[in-house]
Amino acid sequence: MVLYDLVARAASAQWTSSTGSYPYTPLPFPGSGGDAKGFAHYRYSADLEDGSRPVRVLETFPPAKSNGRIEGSYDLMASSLKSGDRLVVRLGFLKGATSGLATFKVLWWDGDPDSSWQAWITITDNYDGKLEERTATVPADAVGKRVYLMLRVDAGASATQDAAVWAVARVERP
Ligand SMILES: [Ca+2]
Repeated sequence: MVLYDLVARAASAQWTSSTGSYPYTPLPFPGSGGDAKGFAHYRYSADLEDGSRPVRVLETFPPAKSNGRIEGSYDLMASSLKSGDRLVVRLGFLKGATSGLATFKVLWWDGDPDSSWQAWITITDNYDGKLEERTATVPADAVGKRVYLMLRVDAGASATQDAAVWAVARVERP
């Protein structure tokens, strides 16, 4: 059972980008391809680096600057996480983004002002002709809690061609 589909719910997330020079710029959804502040939008039947062409992927392109970051912050989950719940992701780059190199994260936060966002999964990927597919069980600290979720892509030092896409990003309950 899919508990929370971050790709399908992307329009409900609050999207922002940041770099050293412009912290936390709000972004529209869908954004416009080519926006130097970064953008998030769906791509339909786009060619990906592994030659696949999913019906829909979520593209999250960080600002075209060194250490650019884009992130989408999602609403509180409707139900508490249980032991055994898992995060499933499949991600990578659009075809042609040959200089692509970025760090993809899904983070969670329980809403407690004394705590902070913590990574559920962290994957650094580059344009290597394949997508990264991972499954990560719920962090022990998150079990029994309703949480907020966030997608984040960090460009790192080089911000060229970071056409980062999420083909799958969802929380499942077996
Ligand atoms: Ca890759």
